[in-house]
Amino acid sequence: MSDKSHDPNQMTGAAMIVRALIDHGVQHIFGYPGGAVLPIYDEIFQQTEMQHILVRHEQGAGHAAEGYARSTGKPGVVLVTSGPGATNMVTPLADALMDSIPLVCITGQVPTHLIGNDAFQECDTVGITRPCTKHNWLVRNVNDLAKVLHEAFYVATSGRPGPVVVDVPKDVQFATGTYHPPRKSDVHVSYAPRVKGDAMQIRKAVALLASAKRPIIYSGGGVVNSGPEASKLLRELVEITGFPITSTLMGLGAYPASGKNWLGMLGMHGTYEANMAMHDCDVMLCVGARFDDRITGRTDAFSPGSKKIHIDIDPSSINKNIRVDIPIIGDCGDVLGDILQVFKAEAKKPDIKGWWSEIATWRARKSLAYKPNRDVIMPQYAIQRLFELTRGRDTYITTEVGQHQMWAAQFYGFEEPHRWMTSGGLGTMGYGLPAAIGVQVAHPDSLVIDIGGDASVQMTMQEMSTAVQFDLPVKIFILNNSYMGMVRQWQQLLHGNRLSHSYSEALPDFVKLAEAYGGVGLQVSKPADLDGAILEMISVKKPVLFDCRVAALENCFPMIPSGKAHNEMILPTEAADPAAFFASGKALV
Ligand SMILES: Cc1cc2nc3c(=O)[nH]c(=O)nc-3n(C[C@H](O)[C@H](O)[C@H](O)COP(=O)(O)OP(=O)(O)OC[C@H]3O[C@@H](n4cnc5c(N)ncnc54)[C@H](O)[C@@H]3O)c2cc1C
Ligand SMILES: Cc1ncc(C[n+]2csc(CCOP(=O)(O)OP(=O)(O)O)c2C)c(N)n1
Repeated sequence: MSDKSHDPNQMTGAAMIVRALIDHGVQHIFGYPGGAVLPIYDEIFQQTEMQHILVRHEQGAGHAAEGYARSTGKPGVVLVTSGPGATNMVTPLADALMDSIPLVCITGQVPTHLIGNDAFQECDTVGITRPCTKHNWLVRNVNDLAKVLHEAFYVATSGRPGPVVVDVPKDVQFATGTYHPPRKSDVHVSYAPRVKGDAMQIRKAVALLASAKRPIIYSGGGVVNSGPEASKLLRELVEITGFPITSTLMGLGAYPASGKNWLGMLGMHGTYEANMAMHDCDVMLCVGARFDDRITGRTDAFSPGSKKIHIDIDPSSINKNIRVDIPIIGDCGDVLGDILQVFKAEAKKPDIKGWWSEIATWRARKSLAYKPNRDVIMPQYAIQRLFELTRGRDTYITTEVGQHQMWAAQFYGFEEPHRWMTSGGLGTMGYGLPAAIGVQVAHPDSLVIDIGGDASVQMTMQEMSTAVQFDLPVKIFILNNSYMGMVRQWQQLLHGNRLSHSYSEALPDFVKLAEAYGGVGLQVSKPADLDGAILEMISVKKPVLFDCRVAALENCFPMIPSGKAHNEMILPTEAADPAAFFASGKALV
């Protein structure tokens, strides 16, 4: 008989959790303790291979893990207690599900014999998180724990990435059982996402691309998810076909903003040329994007004359919002590689000079133009200066949600993937600061900037304290317009300018607030002082709150009002009285 007391694989559930994380290469974990996870925290205390980042609110842990994941391509890991710890994680889980971010979240649960008894800090974590996770588990037996944890990493990171929850009752954490390291049989037998695209579909797609007269490539977050190789292949495809390319908010950086075929972002706040080219194209190649409603506008008027090819790893994304002609299920990188191979062997670059001339006329409308102002900082100008002064540096940008987020997408030029972290699908105010913390943990020597709004940053401002505690010199660049600008803009355009509760009456003094946290505060209100202050912000090796006072009533254009078609955009030139313009129902073309 073997002596089990000396078996190194015999350990408590809590020890198994820490062992499994280390076996999966986890170096950082974001969390917040509580009674139901104390055995795990005790194990964390006794090891040195993995660093725990203590946040100030569990939502912060979740977004930090998202930033970490998006900027590294590795899963983000979170540890929270039962009850309120778990419910505070609901927002980041929903956020990660929408944006396809791999998260492994371990939650503590009350002991198994108390489940269902309304025990202290009990909640139905698997029930509550089921609709906002890719998968979740409640582990009732310590001998199932190792397999579930390994499976959790597999599910979170394979196919379309997403968040998973492993709920572990406290008695399971104390119990002793057998651990085994990750092995092939731990993968979910019924979940084997298809990576390689169908060869026949790829041939059909190449033939269609080669016959195009007015083609467009519409790329999205899936290209970023797939990894740097997919971006390389996308760039090569653009080069050999000569096609124009646009991207969603989530896909920025996969093709460089300085690239000659770049049309800018498409969609609700996309450029005129990108949206018009989407509307009038004859062949659309959608790579790792999901025809979100911010993209399509009115679906019955969406790109009416085009044949559509859709590459997506998730079969449920195909024909979900828009019917396509050639679906290709697979990983963007794999499929793009195969398309390139077939294109090079069997097709030649179509002549699309006429199409480029048409695009040039749309470009000439200068849809991102804004009125410069010598006395007041225009928010667009602030982003342009931030971009110019950080250009060439090793920079990562996160954002909050609102006008500032859209201006960041429009005016900050992303050259590489994984440099842009934003909450796209859920649109979660409060995402940017904790996400920046996660990015900075993963890239300690890089410049990490959260572009924020004065309302959004106050949702998770307490994470400034985390940044100070862990020496994470994140920069929070607030475009302070004293309004919930995006809400105010919609109220102005769609609700008769009745600005119901969108003005922040009592904003904190952000400079003093930064100092109170032990960081640095900077405030600027004159365009002439902006560059100097940005350079100072960059040089400070501490967390900085930068209060950039900008024009209060500036609107973000272009804008496709909700439910309108691509060719019904409001451009800045029509924006002198946008409400009247919108009310007139006039289309631009
Ligand atoms: C205030 C606000 C305004 C917005 N305005 C705009 C706007 O003007 N324009 C805009 O673009 N967005 C805008 N958004 C964002 C928008 O809501 C969506 O989040 C975004 O358009 C979705 O991007 P995506 O289609 O690239 O999808 P993602 O959510 O990134 O989904 C990626 C798709 O690729 C697939 N995929 C994932 N991994 C792979 C892989 N490895 N291989 C193949 N496929 C893969 C997934 O299954 C999914 O279908 C706005 C958001 C906010 C908050
Ligand atoms: C958690 C959450 N609550 C509400 C909203 C709705 N919302 C979208 S943008 C916005 C205003 C954001 O204001 P601010 O952060 O100041 O940015 P600005 O638009 O002024 O740049 C609101 C309230 C949201 N996206 N997220």
